[in-house]
Amino acid sequence: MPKIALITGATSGIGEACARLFASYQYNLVITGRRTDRLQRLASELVRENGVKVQILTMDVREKAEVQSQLNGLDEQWKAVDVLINNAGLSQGLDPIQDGNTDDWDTMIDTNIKGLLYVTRVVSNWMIARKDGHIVNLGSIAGKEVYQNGNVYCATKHAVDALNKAMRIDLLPHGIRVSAIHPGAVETEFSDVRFKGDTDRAKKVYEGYTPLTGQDIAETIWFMVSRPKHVNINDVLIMPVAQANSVYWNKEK
Ligand code: NDP
Ligand code: 8X3
Repeated sequence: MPKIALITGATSGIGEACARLFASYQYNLVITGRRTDRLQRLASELVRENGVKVQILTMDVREKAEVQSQLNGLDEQWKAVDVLINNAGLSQGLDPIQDGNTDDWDTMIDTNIKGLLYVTRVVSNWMIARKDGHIVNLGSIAGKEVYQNGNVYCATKHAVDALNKAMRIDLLPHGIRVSAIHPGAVETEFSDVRFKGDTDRAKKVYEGYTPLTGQDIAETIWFMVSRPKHVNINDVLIMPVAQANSVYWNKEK
């Protein structure tokens, strides 16, 4: 019986890399995001190249009713989710707290914290019913440390860190595995989104060193998920070699 992974935010970056890797390991996939065209393209490609089944769900994780109706509307066969990768997330802006754009704050809080909660609320119950499942939460180095102007993004990722620990406790009686991965800089669309399409500024984030790739993160998640059933990897902090932490870098000039 093929396993099923549900990956939020699979239209680019880390989520897309996870979808590609899990499909290559013959997982059937539920992939989500707001950009339907990208989901459709990716699904066709994964079906063609790997012979797996792929279900797409266009949903904005900030919209509670939409998340509930889209997930609950899935055919029963798709609710046997073995792995949930809570990946959808973003940063908006990089400003001191006193200058922060409050709409950006709402977007980050609603997506990174509340969106992750809405999805988990539904899918964890499917896992409980089957007494099996693994939830992998995308945290960040920003959830372990706070850096200048990172304020609200860092706070949302600290919340993910806390929720990861909380989920592990609450789901313990049900045998559900819960893990978090906390990456440093990964070159994806993350900085384009943070800087709202200012591609020059976004590119500079990854200059002068070798950043992580979505594939690096996907492979690590695969390692976490493919351990024997009695093993839970609670937490992984993964960085580019050139990045010691949020502050110290070894960049070429
Ligand atoms: P990308 O911008 O490449 O991908 C983000 C994904 O999240 C997209 O698929 C996007 O889909 C989805 N998403 C964003 N907002 C929403 C929403 N409201 N509803 C549904 N889906 C949404 O960035 P990354 O791949 O880098 O980011 C993935 C995760 O990794 C995030 O949680 C991020 O915080 C975290 N992370 C990233 C790091 C990095 O350096 N890149 C480092 C540490 C953690 P769509 O736009 O189609 O909705
Ligand atoms: C993304 C990494 O350092 O830009 O979570 O916050 S960082």
